[in-house]
Amino acid sequence: MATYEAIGYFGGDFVVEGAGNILFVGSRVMLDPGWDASTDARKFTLSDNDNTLNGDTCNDEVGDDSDQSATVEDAQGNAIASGQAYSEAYFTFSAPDGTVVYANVIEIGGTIDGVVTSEPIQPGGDLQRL
Ligand SMILES: [Ca+2]
Ligand SMILES: [Ca+2]
Ligand SMILES: [Ca+2]
Repeated sequence: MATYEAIGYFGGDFVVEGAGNILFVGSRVMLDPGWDASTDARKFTLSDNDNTLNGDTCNDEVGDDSDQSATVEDAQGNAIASGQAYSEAYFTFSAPDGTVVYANVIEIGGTIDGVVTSEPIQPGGDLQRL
């Protein structure tokens, strides 16, 4: 089983341009300018025997990969959740410098535990959904 750590974000720390919380293609979103990794980050420790972050298409709110699990901690190291985890939704964004950022909304048992991204997100920087 491979284990890896990822810095995650709380969905509520993202601000969608024009209010609302639906991300259409072309929508702009940014991480709260006041976001501070030392107090606001979420640490995801993901464990799996394959390299694919599976979703819950076949087993809704349970997850399609029975040995794909996560523990989630807040920035202070307090446990938030743990268990079988899956990607509930997946988005691709363009960062201000043109970098493509992949973002997965991680759930455990039907509860959203945060968003993990392929690149660190800069607070206050505009991301545009591709
Ligand atoms: Ca697996
Ligand atoms: Ca997997
Ligand atoms: Ca689902």
